[in-house]
Amino acid sequence: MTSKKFLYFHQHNIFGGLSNKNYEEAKFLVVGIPLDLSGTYRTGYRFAPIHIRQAAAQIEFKSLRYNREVSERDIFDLGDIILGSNLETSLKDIKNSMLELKGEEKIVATIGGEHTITYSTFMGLEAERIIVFDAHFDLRNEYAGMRFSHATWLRRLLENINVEDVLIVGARATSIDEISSNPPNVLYVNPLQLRSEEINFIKDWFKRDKKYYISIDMDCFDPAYAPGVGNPEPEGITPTVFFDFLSKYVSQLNIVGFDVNEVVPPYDLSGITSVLAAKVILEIFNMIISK
Ligand SMILES: [Mn+2]
Repeated sequence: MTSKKFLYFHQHNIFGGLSNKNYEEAKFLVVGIPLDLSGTYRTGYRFAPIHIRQAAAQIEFKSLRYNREVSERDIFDLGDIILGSNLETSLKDIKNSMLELKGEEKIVATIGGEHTITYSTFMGLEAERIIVFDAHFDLRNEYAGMRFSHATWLRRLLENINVEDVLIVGARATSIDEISSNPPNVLYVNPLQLRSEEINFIKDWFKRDKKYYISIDMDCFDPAYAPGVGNPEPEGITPTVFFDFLSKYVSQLNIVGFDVNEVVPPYDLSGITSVLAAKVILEIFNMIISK
């Protein structure tokens, strides 16, 4: 074939527009988990994996902070887990799929889906500690009659792990109802503390010898940067604060998996929430390969 003047691009919807040819060599597995069953305000989480994959195809892979560029050969996109309409069955299926992937010795990057997925991905990957970026605490014992939901999943997880193994970053929205239902005493930093750098009290929490999981609810960001989420909450963090936090505290940890969740494309009218979600995934890939 003679060389062509123009660039051509297949819209095959593999993460980042990659060729997906190197499963054996890949360090990172991308999995979509389009769970969309317990949302109570702005739903449509099921469309997020498609949109975030497409957004990743339209931004550069090189990292400003790490001066590295994750390569095509480092990433393999498995596609989306097919889920039914029963929440508890879906959560079991997600956990079992993660258990299966855990044996592959690769780092699993999941694209939600509602935040409820994190209960199952964490349990399936058998991580030891979790860093949750979220505007909310998700610690209710029940919400709208559901024991498992996007507002209760962390309470359920705390029935399986110690409270000392949880850190929430960016939390700013709670209620008397959530507090009065006796939530465990979880370590967290709010956006005002992050901005003023009064966060010395968390620096000893990070341990090099533990297996960490990172969960990013996109509502941790200010709605100016991430408007297309299920439950937007003003006064969130900026992308710069988020990426600085990762490089300062998280970059040297042993990370076994992470997820990006709660994007709702029908409410993401400019598409910028999906672009930021794609950037978060790529930056974490670059952070891990730079370690
Ligand atoms: Mn949230």
